[in-house]
Amino acid sequence: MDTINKNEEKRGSGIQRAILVGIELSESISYYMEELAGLAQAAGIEVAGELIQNRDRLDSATYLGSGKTDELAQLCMDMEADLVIFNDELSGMQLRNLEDRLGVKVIDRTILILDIFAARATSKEGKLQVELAQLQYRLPRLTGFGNALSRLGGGIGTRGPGEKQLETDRRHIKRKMQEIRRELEEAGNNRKIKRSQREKSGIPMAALVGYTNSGKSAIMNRFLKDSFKEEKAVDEKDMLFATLDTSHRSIKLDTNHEFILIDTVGFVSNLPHTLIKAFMATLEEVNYADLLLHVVDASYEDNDFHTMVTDQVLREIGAGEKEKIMIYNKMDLLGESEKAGYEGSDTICFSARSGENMDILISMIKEKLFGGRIKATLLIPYDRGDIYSYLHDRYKIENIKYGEKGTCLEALMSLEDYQRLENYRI
Ligand SMILES: Nc1nc2c(ncn2[C@@H]2O[C@H](COP(=O)(O)OP(=O)(O)OP(=O)(O)O)[C@@H](O)[C@H]2O)c(=O)[nH]1
Ligand SMILES: [Mg+2]
Repeated sequence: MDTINKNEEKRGSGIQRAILVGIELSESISYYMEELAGLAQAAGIEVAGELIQNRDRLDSATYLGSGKTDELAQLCMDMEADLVIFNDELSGMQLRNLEDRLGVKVIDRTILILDIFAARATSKEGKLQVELAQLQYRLPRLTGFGNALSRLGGGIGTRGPGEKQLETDRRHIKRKMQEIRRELEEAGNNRKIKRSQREKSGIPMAALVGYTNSGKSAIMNRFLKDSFKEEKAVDEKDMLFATLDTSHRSIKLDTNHEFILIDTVGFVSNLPHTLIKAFMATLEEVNYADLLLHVVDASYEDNDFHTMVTDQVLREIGAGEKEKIMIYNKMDLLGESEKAGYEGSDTICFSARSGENMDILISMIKEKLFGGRIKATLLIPYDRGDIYSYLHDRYKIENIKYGEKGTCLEALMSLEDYQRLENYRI
């Protein structure tokens, strides 16, 4: 009880101090622990210590072995920690048992990520998606959470649906989830309308995807800067999950080539499944893109791992087979000798900061997005409304003029249509 009171006092100062805990099963866990520390930092938590246990199986009641749990309790006291963060997802029972044994609040990687998302979401849809993911996580853990919340106050892991919500029964939560799903569906319909408008415009789309903090938003801003649209810049920050909502910007490469660039939410290892599911609708946008720009932070030594995680999430959302350009970003931070090894087809060494190789990136995008498209100027006789509406449905029609012999127009079209309409070309 003493520990709890002491920690309640400290909580008054605002900043939570956490011990990070991981279990090393077969593969090395150091990377995940480093990332967990980054996530904690992103949530405004101070990391006070770390505890790793080597075991070949997990304890179903407390996750850690009994001796290690005692060691953790001591470490919490020594380090004056008021929070313990586990690298893996815990069950409701494990959370409850651990809190009883440790006397401090216990959360896992999933709650931490959900909490960061809850604090960062700005759009109505983003907030709903996070809330849905939180409820999904909490539903099978109601008892564990009820206990935790009645004893310990606010702080990490308690933002979002709110305490009251959690005290209500399962049915109430399920009803709430249904409500959110309905609202999300509506938002999804709006997005569909916008998407079909964009598709109809015939303007191709490219989506920036990749690990969080790799520089997706910075690349978006580089394109905006180069096309004198700096006022449309998106947020770019040195923190995990800076971007949560997708943004679309139209980028004009030159008079004949315009495309829509989409900035998306970043990925992280062990992205909670509830979150992937909740964000599926937003990430669906990626599926409608004609091209993926997979951004990798080349200055990060273990970037192969980031690439692997990103590829895995892309496969999960059904975009694994999409046409792709690999952008190895932040090359300004690398020495000449370190740049070797990034060559390959559809691969580019890049720097959003210096703009290095921007011209090559543009020509790669042009080739991929417009390679099969060609600009035609047509004269459609007035009695061929069918051709006009065919074109109107598929392409963005420009420079329409109504002359004596018919409608004169311009459109960027497929080679097939270009050839088929040979008789109408002028
Ligand atoms: N040195 C250097 N820094 C870069 C470069 N590109 C991006 N950064 C920095 O890296 C950090 C992350 O960049 P963002 O563009 O916000 O990353 P992101 O991929 O959008 O991240 P999330 O939105 O969290 O997924 C920022 O501090 C950028 O200024 C680059 O080419 N060179
Ligand atoms: Mg971003």
